[in-house]
Amino acid sequence: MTTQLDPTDLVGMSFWIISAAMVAATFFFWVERDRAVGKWKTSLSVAAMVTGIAAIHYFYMRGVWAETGASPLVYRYVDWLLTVPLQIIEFYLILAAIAVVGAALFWRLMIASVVMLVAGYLGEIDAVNVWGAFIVGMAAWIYIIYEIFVGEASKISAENGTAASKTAFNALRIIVTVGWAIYPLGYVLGYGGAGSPDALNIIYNLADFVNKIAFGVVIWAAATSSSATETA
Ligand SMILES: *C/C=C(C)/C=C/C=C(C)/C=C/C1=C(C)CCCC1(C)C
Repeated sequence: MTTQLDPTDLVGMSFWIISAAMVAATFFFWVERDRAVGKWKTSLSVAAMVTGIAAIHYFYMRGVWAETGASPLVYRYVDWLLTVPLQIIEFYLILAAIAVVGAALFWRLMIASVVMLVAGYLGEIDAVNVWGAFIVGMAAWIYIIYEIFVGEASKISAENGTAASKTAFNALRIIVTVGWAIYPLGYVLGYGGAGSPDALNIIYNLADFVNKIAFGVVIWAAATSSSATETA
């Protein structure tokens, strides 16, 4: 058994590269926090927490993959269960900075994200029917999209937002719609037909890169923009 990376193992390399990217992103968001003003500082701290938590899980996931060739499911889902709620908190912080936001909205988004992940986990470990779990996960994700495009969250942003908060909110909802769509695609390619652990992991890894690092960059861009400085 070896923990060395096999030069022909593209999936293993993607674990390695993303580990490095997560560490670099964490450092960047942390240091750049100094340039942000007011409540935006907290948003950058949360962005750094997301990539920092992911970095630790990526170190271990790469090890599981390199040593066993199996999908590191448990580390993957523990990571998601910690980081997805933090990203929901990020949404909430952006809205709470511009308006008085009810706690019910926060809990609806939080519960939907947990339902989505628990369903995916149960499907992936084969505890329940893999496609039944997929449908439940999809329903929860679509509910989140509804909430941020037409529900209360979108109304709060449209009615009370500043230029910087609206830019951040709009970019985050594109990430939750387009960026998050990469995950169910990985699930389908991982479990549909012959099922491919390679496809599953490389697509999930790519998705994490987009949804954790680009997500943070969007927040960083808004937090350090001149409109954020003016309205803080
Ligand atoms: C940092 C990690 C993130 C942003 C993870 C997000 C994960 C998802 C959006 C997963 C979605 C899934 C479905 C929509 C259907 C069921 C299978 C899942 C769990 C892969």
